[in-house]
Amino acid sequence: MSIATAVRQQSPVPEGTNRAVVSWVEQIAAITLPDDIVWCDGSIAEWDRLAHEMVEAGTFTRINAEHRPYSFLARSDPDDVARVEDRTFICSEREEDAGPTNNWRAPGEMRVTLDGLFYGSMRGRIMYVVPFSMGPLGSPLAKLGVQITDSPYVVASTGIMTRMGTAALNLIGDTTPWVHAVHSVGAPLAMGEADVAWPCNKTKYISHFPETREIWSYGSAYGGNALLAKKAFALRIASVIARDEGWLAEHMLLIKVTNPRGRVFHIAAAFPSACGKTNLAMMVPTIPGWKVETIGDDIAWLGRGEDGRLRAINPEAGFFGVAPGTGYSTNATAMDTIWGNTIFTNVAMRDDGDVWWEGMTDKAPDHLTDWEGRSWSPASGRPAAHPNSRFTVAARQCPSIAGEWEDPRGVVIDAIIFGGRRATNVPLVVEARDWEHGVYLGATISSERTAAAEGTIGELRRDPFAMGPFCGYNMADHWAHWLSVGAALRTTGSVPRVFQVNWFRKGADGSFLWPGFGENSRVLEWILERVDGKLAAQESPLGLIPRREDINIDGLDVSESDLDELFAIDRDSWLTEADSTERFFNTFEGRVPAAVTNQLAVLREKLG
Ligand code: OXD
Ligand code: MN
Repeated sequence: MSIATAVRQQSPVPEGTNRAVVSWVEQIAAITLPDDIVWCDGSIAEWDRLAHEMVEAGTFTRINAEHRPYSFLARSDPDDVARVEDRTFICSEREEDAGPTNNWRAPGEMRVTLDGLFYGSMRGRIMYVVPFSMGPLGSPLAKLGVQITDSPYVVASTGIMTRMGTAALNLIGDTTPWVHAVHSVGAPLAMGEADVAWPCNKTKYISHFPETREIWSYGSAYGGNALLAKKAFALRIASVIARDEGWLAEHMLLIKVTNPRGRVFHIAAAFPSACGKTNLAMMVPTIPGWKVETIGDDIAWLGRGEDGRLRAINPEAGFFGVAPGTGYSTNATAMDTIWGNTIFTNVAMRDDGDVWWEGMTDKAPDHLTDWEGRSWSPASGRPAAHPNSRFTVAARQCPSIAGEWEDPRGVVIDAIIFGGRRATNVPLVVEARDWEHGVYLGATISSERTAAAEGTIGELRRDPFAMGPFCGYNMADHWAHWLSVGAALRTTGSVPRVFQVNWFRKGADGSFLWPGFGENSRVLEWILERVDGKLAAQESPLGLIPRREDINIDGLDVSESDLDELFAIDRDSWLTEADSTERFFNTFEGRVPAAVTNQLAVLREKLG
């Protein structure tokens, strides 16, 4: 097979490639006008070649292999360091299908804009064709995609984060659905023009077309803006596919927990970005006899299995974790995962050629090269690593990875947890009265605004289901969809229990009341003893809460009065919060399901 465009073909189209994929690649090449096209096979030799080329180009710097074998540091453009939510668009046919939590653009209008931007956008560059599977290859729960990109950094990262290459491409047949993802850094090179280490464009568009299952991303090479398999596909587009097919694509970690009696449970837990999902996914329990193993740290796809139970897979194959704050005292498992074969982005480099970031060790080295390549010392007065600097590493390197993390049928979910970062009001743990109440708890996930985010300090920043930036359709319809998934599970009598947790409540003196990290195993213990039918609970206006004696604080520096504060329910603050929730629900203009608004009425009634 050959491709009839002006490009010089560098690697042949793999034998047996589906015609629809080939003609789509031809069509995109005819718009973007790359110099070459490379079909990625996902082999180690290919990764090696890309890494070598990126070292030559200055995109990658080798980490000293004596410290961290086969690892690389990438320094991004200082203006391309995070997901750009205000440049992220859902281009559904109808505006109300995007809903008030998304930026909407009419698909026709967006296509005109994108046509202009993508025309010739890959001139002077290689266009890579990157086929991948989200979920274990061939799993009934997995989905396929192909990303076209002109960024070798994106190819190498996708090779770690997904099952990428020929095996995925071979699964695409004439009737197989696959997600079309087009990505360009938006930095064409004129003949003879020298490249920069991190090409990108000030103009950025991260556009999703839910009806046609397409993603078009322009201008950025960073994280979720560019690794389209992750947030763009596995959450935004997948959430729409899941709505249409009766399953759930969620911003959730997945863990396997074994109790001292040897019973195994699986938990799916949703927390907003930067609330410690990776830490919980890799937690080492402090209480004897309990074991936590990792299945996923960011995304879960959940659906009703043939046995009628809710089952989940981690669609990803790697971790794209935030580096700062990760150290042996906070997440030793993550530190042991990134021993080698890791891409680091925007971290600092030590003089001995290893990496460093704030929180990796208690004391900063005396001298570093910071994430922008400048000389740094503790007196510099600025962070050495960018606060959103990352490690990209294969999940199979994680010492706590569960044996069944790639089970194609997924694992049975026993409990669902929703968490936010709340200094006030929300207790350490609450159990939902039923699935509908659980959906309400998910819908009301929020965090107080801090000085780091725009807006009034203390005001609630809503992040329903931790999917605020990631739901590809109207958020209120997402809640309705959760209700219908619960109703389907109820027909077989196996509805998982739902809980809300808050590790971040503060006392009157402003300090955290709960130690967090491995001590959160004590909360998991209460949750799973409830699931196992071993403990009674207390009614409260917010749901079921532990009897004080059932929270295991043996050996912990948490006083009885701290515990009281962790579970205190202040009627007036909760009535104020209920008003704020009502205002939030009103932004959906009548679309919030009655089963959810009823929960608000029940809350007010119970508060009395
Ligand atoms: C992430 C995020 O990168 O949620 O996982 O922002
Ligand atoms: Mn995330």
